[in-house]
Amino acid sequence: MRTRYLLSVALFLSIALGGCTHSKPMPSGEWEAEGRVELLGSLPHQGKAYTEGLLVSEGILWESTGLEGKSLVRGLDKKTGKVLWAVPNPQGFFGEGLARAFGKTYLLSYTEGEAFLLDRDNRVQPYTLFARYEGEGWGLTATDKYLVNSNGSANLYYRDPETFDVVREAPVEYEGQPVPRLNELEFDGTYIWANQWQTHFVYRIKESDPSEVVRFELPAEVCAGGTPNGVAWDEEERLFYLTGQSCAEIWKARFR
Ligand SMILES: [Ca+2]
Repeated sequence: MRTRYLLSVALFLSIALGGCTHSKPMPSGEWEAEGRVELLGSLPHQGKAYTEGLLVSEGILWESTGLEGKSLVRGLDKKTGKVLWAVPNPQGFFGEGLARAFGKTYLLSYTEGEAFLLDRDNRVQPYTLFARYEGEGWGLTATDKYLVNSNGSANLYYRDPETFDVVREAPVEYEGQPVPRLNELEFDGTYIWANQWQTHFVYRIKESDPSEVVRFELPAEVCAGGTPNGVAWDEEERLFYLTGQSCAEIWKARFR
């Protein structure tokens, strides 16, 4: 990586100094493998919730939380962190990844092998069974065409949004090694972002070329004493929200 870094510095200097040196462009397929995280401030994470899914939709934060008997989906004010509403699940399943796409709100369960649809207006049965699947449910997001989930492995699973059938698997490697425990996911239109559970690493995976992976290490103050596990892209504000399991804050950040 040092060579790439020096190449970048040389390129930057040649541009910054307006020089007419014949600097070599980065070879195609090359990219900086380590990114930088810029923190922009934080808001309180009410109840230090056990975050399993985090996204921005309709101008607010949507968060799914885990643990048996305690799992729910709630809406949070993006500026204050205040809980605007919460929908517990009477079935008692362990809630996992959350996605809002294709006109639906999808929620995974951890070991039940069942995906649910949330209807907030249905006060009798807000969560209805949508599909059954093999293995565990961890993170969930959606591209323009597919749902994408993680299950604790180093693979991403692309699924049909109508049937939840797997249509494609994308193994994720970083510097030649599989990245296990991929967890909370986010799609920003170009990249899939993935927390690696029990680490402070977030991986940026190019959706059109999953071999292009950049790693970001969250600063230690993000989720100090907890487990980072929440990445939400705010298209309107062009920034990310980061939190996690038992974290006291929700951080606003940009990845560089
Ligand atoms: Ca997310």
